[in-house]
Amino acid sequence: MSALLDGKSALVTGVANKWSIAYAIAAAFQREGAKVYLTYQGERQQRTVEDIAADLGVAGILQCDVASDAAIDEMVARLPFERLDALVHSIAFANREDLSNPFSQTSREGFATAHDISAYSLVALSRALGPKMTAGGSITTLSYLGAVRVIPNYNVMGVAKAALEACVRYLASDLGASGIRVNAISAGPIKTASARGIKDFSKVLDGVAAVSPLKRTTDPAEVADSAVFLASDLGRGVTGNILYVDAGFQVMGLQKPE
Ligand code: 0WD
Repeated sequence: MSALLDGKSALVTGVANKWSIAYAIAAAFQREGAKVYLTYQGERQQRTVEDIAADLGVAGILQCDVASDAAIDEMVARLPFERLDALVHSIAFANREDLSNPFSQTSREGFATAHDISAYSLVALSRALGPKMTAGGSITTLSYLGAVRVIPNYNVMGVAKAALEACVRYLASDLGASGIRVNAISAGPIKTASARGIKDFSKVLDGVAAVSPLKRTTDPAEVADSAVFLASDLGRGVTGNILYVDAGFQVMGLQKPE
Protein backbone atom coordinates (compact mmCIF):
# COMPACT_ATOMS: atom_id res chain seq x y z
CA MET A 1 0.00 0.00 0.00
CA SER A 2 1.38 3.43 -0.86
CA ALA A 3 1.93 5.86 1.99
CA LEU A 4 -0.39 8.86 2.26
CA LEU A 5 2.33 11.52 2.15
CA ASP A 6 4.70 9.92 -0.36
CA GLY A 7 6.59 12.59 -2.29
CA LYS A 8 5.48 15.41 0.03
CA SER A 9 7.72 17.73 2.03
CA ALA A 10 6.62 19.03 5.42
CA LEU A 11 7.77 21.53 8.02
CA VAL A 12 6.64 20.72 11.55
CA THR A 13 7.00 23.41 14.22
CA GLY A 14 6.54 23.10 17.98
CA VAL A 15 8.40 19.91 18.83
CA ALA A 16 9.76 20.63 22.31
CA ASN A 17 10.03 17.02 23.55
CA LYS A 18 8.60 13.52 23.03
CA TRP A 19 5.31 14.51 24.66
CA SER A 20 4.68 17.39 22.25
CA ILE A 21 1.70 16.94 19.92
CA ALA A 22 4.07 18.01 17.12
CA TYR A 23 6.28 15.02 17.93
CA ALA A 24 3.40 12.63 17.26
CA ILE A 25 2.60 14.52 14.06
CA ALA A 26 6.22 14.41 12.84
CA ALA A 27 6.34 10.66 13.56
CA ALA A 28 3.09 10.07 11.64
CA PHE A 29 4.28 12.20 8.70
CA GLN A 30 7.52 10.16 8.57
CA ARG A 31 5.53 6.92 8.71
CA GLU A 32 3.46 8.12 5.73
CA GLY A 33 6.53 8.85 3.63
CA ALA A 34 6.86 12.64 3.95
CA LYS A 35 10.24 14.33 3.98
CA VAL A 36 10.14 16.26 7.26
CA TYR A 37 12.01 19.22 8.70
CA LEU A 38 11.46 20.26 12.33
CA THR A 39 11.87 23.71 13.83
CA TYR A 40 12.73 24.43 17.44
CA GLN A 41 12.40 27.66 19.37
CA GLY A 42 15.91 28.21 20.73
CA GLU A 43 19.03 26.80 22.33
CA ARG A 44 17.04 25.45 25.30
CA GLN A 45 15.27 22.97 23.00
CA GLN A 46 18.10 22.33 20.52
CA ARG A 47 19.72 19.27 22.14
CA THR A 48 16.40 17.50 22.72
CA VAL A 49 15.18 18.24 19.20
CA GLU A 50 18.50 17.01 17.72
CA ASP A 51 18.00 13.69 19.56
CA ILE A 52 14.36 13.49 18.44
CA ALA A 53 15.34 14.24 14.83
CA ALA A 54 17.90 11.42 14.91
CA ASP A 55 15.35 9.00 16.45
CA LEU A 56 12.68 9.83 13.89
CA GLY A 57 15.12 10.02 11.00
CA VAL A 58 13.78 13.38 9.78
CA ALA A 59 15.60 15.29 7.04
CA GLY A 60 16.80 18.08 9.34
CA ILE A 61 16.09 20.71 11.98
CA LEU A 62 16.17 24.51 11.94
CA GLN A 63 15.93 27.11 14.69
CA CYS A 64 12.98 29.48 14.52
CA ASP A 65 11.64 31.69 17.28
CA VAL A 66 8.30 32.79 15.84
CA ALA A 67 8.37 36.00 17.90
CA SER A 68 10.83 37.38 15.32
CA ASP A 69 10.14 38.06 11.63
CA ALA A 70 13.91 38.05 11.00
CA ALA A 71 14.21 34.57 12.57
CA ILE A 72 11.33 33.32 10.40
CA ASP A 73 12.93 34.74 7.25
CA GLU A 74 16.29 33.19 8.16
CA MET A 75 14.66 29.79 8.75
CA VAL A 76 12.85 29.96 5.40
CA ALA A 77 16.10 30.92 3.63
CA ARG A 78 17.81 27.86 5.16
CA LEU A 79 15.01 25.40 4.47
CA PRO A 80 16.48 23.26 1.68
CA PHE A 81 13.12 22.14 0.20
CA GLU A 82 12.58 23.63 -3.22
CA ARG A 83 8.86 23.04 -2.80
CA LEU A 84 6.97 22.81 0.50
CA ASP A 85 3.71 20.84 0.63
CA ALA A 86 2.72 20.97 4.30
CA LEU A 87 3.21 23.21 7.31
CA VAL A 88 2.20 22.23 10.83
CA HIS A 89 1.92 25.09 13.33
CA SER A 90 1.91 23.64 16.84
CA ILE A 91 2.98 26.62 18.93
CA ALA A 92 1.39 28.53 21.77
CA PHE A 93 2.52 30.60 24.73
CA ALA A 94 0.97 32.65 27.52
CA ASN A 95 2.50 33.99 30.72
CA ARG A 96 1.95 31.55 33.56
CA GLU A 97 0.18 34.13 35.78
CA ASP A 98 -2.36 34.71 33.01
CA LEU A 99 -3.31 31.02 33.23
CA SER A 100 -4.04 31.20 36.95
CA ASN A 101 -5.22 34.73 37.79
CA PRO A 102 -8.83 35.68 37.01
CA PHE A 103 -9.19 36.52 33.29
CA SER A 104 -10.14 40.12 34.05
CA GLN A 105 -6.65 40.58 35.54
CA THR A 106 -4.90 39.85 32.21
CA SER A 107 -2.31 42.56 31.55
CA ARG A 108 -2.01 44.41 28.23
CA GLU A 109 1.44 42.90 27.79
CA GLY A 110 0.28 39.36 28.63
CA PHE A 111 -2.64 39.67 26.22
CA ALA A 112 -0.33 40.88 23.42
CA THR A 113 2.25 38.14 24.05
CA ALA A 114 -0.32 35.34 23.99
CA HIS A 115 -1.80 36.62 20.74
CA ASP A 116 1.58 37.28 19.12
CA ILE A 117 3.03 33.81 19.76
CA SER A 118 -0.17 31.75 19.60
CA ALA A 119 -2.11 33.39 16.76
CA TYR A 120 -0.09 35.95 14.78
CA SER A 121 2.74 33.43 14.29
CA LEU A 122 0.41 31.40 12.04
CA VAL A 123 -0.03 34.44 9.80
CA ALA A 124 3.71 35.20 9.81
CA LEU A 125 4.68 31.60 8.95
CA SER A 126 1.99 31.34 6.27
CA ARG A 127 3.17 34.56 4.66
CA ALA A 128 6.82 33.49 4.70
CA LEU A 129 6.25 29.89 3.56
CA GLY A 130 3.31 30.35 1.17
CA PRO A 131 5.64 31.23 -1.75
CA LYS A 132 7.38 27.84 -1.27
CA MET A 133 4.05 26.02 -1.71
CA THR A 134 4.31 26.20 -5.47
CA ALA A 135 2.11 23.14 -6.07
CA GLY A 136 -0.48 24.22 -3.51
CA GLY A 137 -0.24 22.95 0.03
CA SER A 138 -1.72 22.38 3.44
CA ILE A 139 -1.30 24.48 6.58
CA THR A 140 -2.56 22.95 9.83
CA THR A 141 -2.59 24.55 13.26
CA LEU A 142 -3.60 23.26 16.69
CA SER A 143 -6.48 24.79 18.62
CA TYR A 144 -8.54 23.97 21.69
CA LEU A 145 -12.19 24.16 22.78
CA GLY A 146 -11.29 27.16 24.97
CA ALA A 147 -11.56 29.20 21.73
CA VAL A 148 -15.33 28.86 21.71
CA ARG A 149 -16.31 27.95 25.30
CA VAL A 150 -15.12 29.16 28.68
CA ILE A 151 -12.67 26.65 30.16
CA PRO A 152 -11.52 27.46 33.72
CA ASN A 153 -7.88 28.67 33.85
CA TYR A 154 -7.48 28.70 30.04
CA ASN A 155 -8.20 32.44 30.10
CA VAL A 156 -6.17 34.56 27.67
CA MET A 157 -5.14 31.42 25.79
CA GLY A 158 -8.80 30.82 24.94
CA VAL A 159 -9.05 34.33 23.51
CA ALA A 160 -5.82 33.76 21.54
CA LYS A 161 -7.21 30.46 20.21
CA ALA A 162 -10.37 32.30 19.09
CA ALA A 163 -8.10 34.68 17.16
CA LEU A 164 -6.17 31.69 15.79
CA GLU A 165 -9.36 30.06 14.51
CA ALA A 166 -10.41 33.34 12.86
CA CYS A 167 -6.93 33.53 11.27
CA VAL A 168 -7.53 30.04 9.85
CA ARG A 169 -10.68 31.25 8.10
CA TYR A 170 -9.13 34.45 6.72
CA LEU A 171 -5.95 32.67 5.60
CA ALA A 172 -8.02 29.94 3.93
CA SER A 173 -9.88 32.60 1.99
CA ASP A 174 -6.68 34.47 1.09
CA LEU A 175 -4.57 31.51 0.06
CA GLY A 176 -7.21 29.26 -1.48
CA ALA A 177 -6.64 30.69 -4.95
CA SER A 178 -3.05 29.41 -4.72
CA GLY A 179 -4.30 25.93 -3.86
CA ILE A 180 -3.21 26.31 -0.23
CA ARG A 181 -5.62 24.88 2.35
CA VAL A 182 -5.63 26.14 5.94
CA ASN A 183 -7.26 24.21 8.78
CA ALA A 184 -7.09 23.74 12.55
CA ILE A 185 -7.36 20.60 14.60
CA SER A 186 -9.09 21.32 17.89
CA ALA A 187 -7.53 18.62 20.06
CA GLY A 188 -8.86 17.32 23.33
CA PRO A 189 -6.63 17.94 26.36
CA ILE A 190 -3.35 16.00 26.33
CA LYS A 191 -0.70 15.95 29.06
CA THR A 192 2.24 17.89 27.56
CA ALA A 193 4.70 20.46 28.93
CA SER A 194 2.43 23.36 27.87
CA ALA A 195 -0.65 21.72 29.38
CA ARG A 196 1.10 21.36 32.73
CA GLY A 197 1.17 25.18 32.88
CA ILE A 198 -2.62 25.16 33.20
CA LYS A 199 -3.83 25.04 36.79
CA ASP A 200 -5.71 21.83 37.74
CA PHE A 201 -5.03 20.26 34.34
CA SER A 202 -5.31 16.67 35.64
CA LYS A 203 -8.86 17.45 36.83
CA VAL A 204 -9.65 18.55 33.27
CA LEU A 205 -8.41 15.18 31.97
CA ASP A 206 -10.55 13.28 34.50
CA GLY A 207 -13.59 15.38 33.59
CA VAL A 208 -13.14 14.75 29.86
CA ALA A 209 -12.74 11.00 30.36
CA ALA A 210 -15.97 10.91 32.39
CA VAL A 211 -18.08 13.06 30.06
CA SER A 212 -16.88 12.52 26.48
CA PRO A 213 -18.91 10.20 24.22
CA LEU A 214 -15.89 7.88 23.83
CA LYS A 215 -15.39 7.90 27.65
CA ARG A 216 -11.69 8.61 27.41
CA THR A 217 -9.18 11.35 26.73
CA THR A 218 -7.42 12.11 23.45
CA ASP A 219 -4.33 10.26 22.29
CA PRO A 220 -1.71 12.40 20.47
CA ALA A 221 -1.51 9.67 17.80
CA GLU A 222 -5.18 10.33 16.93
CA VAL A 223 -4.44 14.02 16.46
CA ALA A 224 -1.42 13.10 14.35
CA ASP A 225 -3.46 10.82 12.07
CA SER A 226 -5.96 13.63 11.47
CA ALA A 227 -3.04 15.92 10.63
CA VAL A 228 -1.90 13.31 8.08
CA PHE A 229 -5.37 13.33 6.54
CA LEU A 230 -5.41 17.14 6.25
CA ALA A 231 -1.90 17.24 4.73
CA SER A 232 -2.65 14.41 2.30
CA ASP A 233 -4.59 14.46 -0.94
CA LEU A 234 -7.49 12.85 0.96
CA GLY A 235 -8.06 16.27 2.54
CA ARG A 236 -8.04 18.13 -0.78
CA GLY A 237 -11.58 19.50 -0.39
CA VAL A 238 -11.17 20.68 3.19
CA THR A 239 -10.14 24.25 4.05
CA GLY A 240 -11.04 26.90 6.61
CA ASN A 241 -12.21 24.09 8.89
CA ILE A 242 -11.86 23.40 12.61
CA LEU A 243 -11.69 19.61 12.99
CA TYR A 244 -12.40 18.37 16.53
CA VAL A 245 -10.27 15.40 17.57
CA ASP A 246 -11.40 15.22 21.17
CA ALA A 247 -13.22 11.91 21.80
CA GLY A 248 -16.39 13.88 21.00
CA PHE A 249 -16.26 16.05 24.14
CA GLN A 250 -17.42 19.25 22.39
CA VAL A 251 -20.88 17.88 21.56
CA MET A 252 -21.84 17.35 25.18
CA GLY A 253 -24.08 19.84 27.00
CA LEU A 254 -24.93 18.19 30.29
CA GLN A 255 -23.49 14.97 31.58
CA LYS A 256 -26.00 12.06 31.57
CA PRO A 257 -27.54 11.72 35.03
CA GLU A 258 -26.36 8.48 36.73
O1 0WD B 1 -3.90 19.64 25.81
C1 0WD B 1 -3.06 20.02 25.01
N1 0WD B 1 -1.78 19.77 25.18
C2 0WD B 1 -3.53 20.78 23.80
C3 0WD B 1 -2.64 21.53 23.08
C4 0WD B 1 -4.95 20.68 23.44
C5 0WD B 1 -5.30 21.43 22.27
C6 0WD B 1 -4.39 22.19 21.59
N2 0WD B 1 -3.08 22.24 22.00
C7 0WD B 1 -2.15 23.07 21.24
C8 0WD B 1 -1.33 24.04 22.04
O2 0WD B 1 -2.07 25.18 22.41
C9 0WD B 1 -0.26 24.38 21.01
O3 0WD B 1 -0.76 25.29 20.05
O4 0WD B 1 -1.21 22.27 20.58
C10 0WD B 1 -0.03 23.02 20.33
C11 0WD B 1 1.15 22.24 20.84
O5 0WD B 1 1.09 22.15 22.23
P1 0WD B 1 1.69 20.95 23.10
O6 0WD B 1 2.22 19.90 22.23
O7 0WD B 1 0.68 20.64 24.13
O8 0WD B 1 2.84 21.67 23.93
P2 0WD B 1 4.44 21.68 23.91
O9 0WD B 1 5.00 20.32 23.80
O10 0WD B 1 4.85 22.48 25.12
O11 0WD B 1 4.76 22.49 22.59
C12 0WD B 1 4.48 23.84 22.44
C13 0WD B 1 5.77 24.50 22.00
C14 0WD B 1 6.71 25.06 23.05
O12 0WD B 1 7.08 24.24 23.99
P3 0WD B 1 7.61 24.81 25.46
O13 0WD B 1 7.17 23.72 26.34
O14 0WD B 1 9.07 24.96 25.26
O15 0WD B 1 6.90 26.13 25.75
O16 0WD B 1 5.56 25.70 21.33
C15 0WD B 1 6.85 26.18 21.09
C16 0WD B 1 7.76 25.61 22.12
O17 0WD B 1 8.62 24.66 21.55
N3 0WD B 1 6.96 27.62 21.20
C17 0WD B 1 7.62 28.32 20.28
N4 0WD B 1 8.24 27.96 19.13
C18 0WD B 1 8.85 28.92 18.43
N5 0WD B 1 8.86 30.21 18.81
C19 0WD B 1 7.58 29.65 20.75
C20 0WD B 1 8.25 30.62 19.96
N6 0WD B 1 8.29 31.91 20.31
N7 0WD B 1 6.89 29.70 21.93
C21 0WD B 1 6.51 28.44 22.19
